[in-house]
Amino acid sequence: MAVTWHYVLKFIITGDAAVGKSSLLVRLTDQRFLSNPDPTLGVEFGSKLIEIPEEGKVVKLQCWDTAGTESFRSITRSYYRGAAGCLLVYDVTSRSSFTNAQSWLADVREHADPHLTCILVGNKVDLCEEGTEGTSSHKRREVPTEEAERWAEKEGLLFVEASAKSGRNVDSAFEAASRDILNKIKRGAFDDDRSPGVKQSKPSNGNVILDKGSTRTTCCS
Ligand SMILES: Nc1nc2c(ncn2[C@@H]2O[C@H](COP(=O)(O)OP(=O)(O)OP(=O)(O)O)[C@@H](O)[C@H]2O)c(=O)[nH]1
Ligand SMILES: [Mg+2]
Repeated sequence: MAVTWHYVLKFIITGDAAVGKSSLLVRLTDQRFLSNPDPTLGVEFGSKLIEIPEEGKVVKLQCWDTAGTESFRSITRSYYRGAAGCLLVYDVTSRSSFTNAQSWLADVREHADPHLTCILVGNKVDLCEEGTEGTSSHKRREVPTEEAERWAEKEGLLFVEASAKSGRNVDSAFEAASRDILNKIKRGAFDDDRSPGVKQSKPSNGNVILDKGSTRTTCCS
């Protein structure tokens, strides 16, 4: 029987309410943008197969998109367990969402796999792009790129600025984190039996089929 992936990687998406976590997931799985999505109640799930050509691997991303609202925090924390990858999201036009990323990161480090790869994602860059000044779709940037970059480096995080609206850097954020996890797997950091966030396929032959299938469901509120 052919397998469709080499690895399943568990990802969590975390950060303040309304920074665009669900929008990033919808962009990844459905290639679309909802201008008025409902806030997440608890946790939503999405999955997607992606190819990492440099490694010659197909990876199934299993993404748990968590609610940023404080009242769900104890529920969403329970989904961090064993995650191999994390998108830690803030909004580049919201200083407080960047400041709060510190406490989201502390939560993640407490509950996820110790070898977790975390990518800091500054979302909504479309709002402060050059040329939008004076239009209704413009908002002032409150977090300079260099400052976020410095913090990410200090904390050992990958970093990217993205836009769920335009699609900029969304796929590449997940790909960069997956590539980093695959490197850690090669170095033996993730133990297949003890790391629930990484599952390796056990193919009966070498065939790998990449169907571009993606799914999204709401659950667990
Ligand atoms: N301009 C712009 N708006 C965005 C972007 N991403 C999300 N939004 C908008 O920001 C608002 C919140 O987006 P969500 O994806 O629901 O945010 P969330 O982080 O999932 O929020 P919670 O589920 O409440 O934690 C919505 O109005 C989105 O349309 C982006 O990249 N650019
Ligand atoms: Mg959401």
